[in-house]
Amino acid sequence: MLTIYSDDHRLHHGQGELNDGKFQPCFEFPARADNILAAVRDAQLGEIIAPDTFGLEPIRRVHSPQFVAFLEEAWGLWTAEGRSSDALPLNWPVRGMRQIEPDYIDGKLSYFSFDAATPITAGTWTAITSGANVALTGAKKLVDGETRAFALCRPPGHHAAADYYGGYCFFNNAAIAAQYLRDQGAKRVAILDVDYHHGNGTQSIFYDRNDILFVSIHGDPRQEYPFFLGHADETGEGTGKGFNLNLPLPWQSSADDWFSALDTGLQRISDFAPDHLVVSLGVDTFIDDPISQFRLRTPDYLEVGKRIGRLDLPTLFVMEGGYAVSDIGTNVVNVLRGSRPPF
Ligand code: 6XA
Ligand code: ZN
Repeated sequence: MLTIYSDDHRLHHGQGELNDGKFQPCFEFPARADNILAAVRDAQLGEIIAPDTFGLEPIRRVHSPQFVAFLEEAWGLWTAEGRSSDALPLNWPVRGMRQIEPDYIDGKLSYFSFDAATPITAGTWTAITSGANVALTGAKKLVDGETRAFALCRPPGHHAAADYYGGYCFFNNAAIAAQYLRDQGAKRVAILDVDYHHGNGTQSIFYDRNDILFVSIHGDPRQEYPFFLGHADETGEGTGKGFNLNLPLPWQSSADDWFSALDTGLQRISDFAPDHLVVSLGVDTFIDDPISQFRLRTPDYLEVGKRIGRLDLPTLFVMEGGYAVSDIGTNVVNVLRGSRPPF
């Protein structure tokens, strides 16, 4: 299994996020990726390579030019106002308000975001463009004939939509990779999102499309972040009707219930018969995850990998969430190891 990795992720290191009514240290921080990389090395999973550079065009295939331009200029506009701490929004344009991009940086942060947990820092732009390159390099490896690759992306991506960021995500690495695979000639691409949280960004990017299937298993939005997308009745629209499958589960769902949702999702993917599979790989389904409420244990991740591997599709794993930092490496490596034959 090939791993794609860049140290650039360390340039994105937020000082804090709003959680439980307090300003707390970020759950999404560099040691997550450092520990995953160490576990990949320890397990001798295979070659670890640096990403190629793809420029902004493949990113603009899924994100709006205004959004990409905003992310590029945000830190400069913020510091020009004399601020040196992280850039965070304070309010949002909710129901009935105008959706007009403001001129002032504070308004732009509000316009392009949906939460107060996702700081923009001095190094965010470099880290997120590099993260997109990590995912794109993995996708290119599939095009070149690799059957499994692991894009060790950080920060994660699946909450980022065409024109908004949040949930620790800026560029939607999995969506960028899936679109790239289509642009390189794949007829159909499936995205399986096994992160604990609903991949609202990925869903919304492909919601009206029948060439990219989105399947997600996640905490029920009635109880869980991101709260406002991820219900079972969201099945796609227009030509995309029937190509979005949400499998929400309540807090404290058992591993058995989670695996039976996984089997439902895998069957749908198999019926779709894609050329490639992109897995949004979050391991915040772990029983000891500090912000999540599912109950998977370390050995379960080997089984997750096996079941995905049995689809026998060229598969790109793209790193998403997981905040039990001391276990994150083993849990991720278990999925990756399990996905390789023999099953
Ligand atoms: C913010 C929670 C963000 C969840 C991030 C995540 N309070 N998404 O892991 O998959
Ligand atoms: Zn998550």
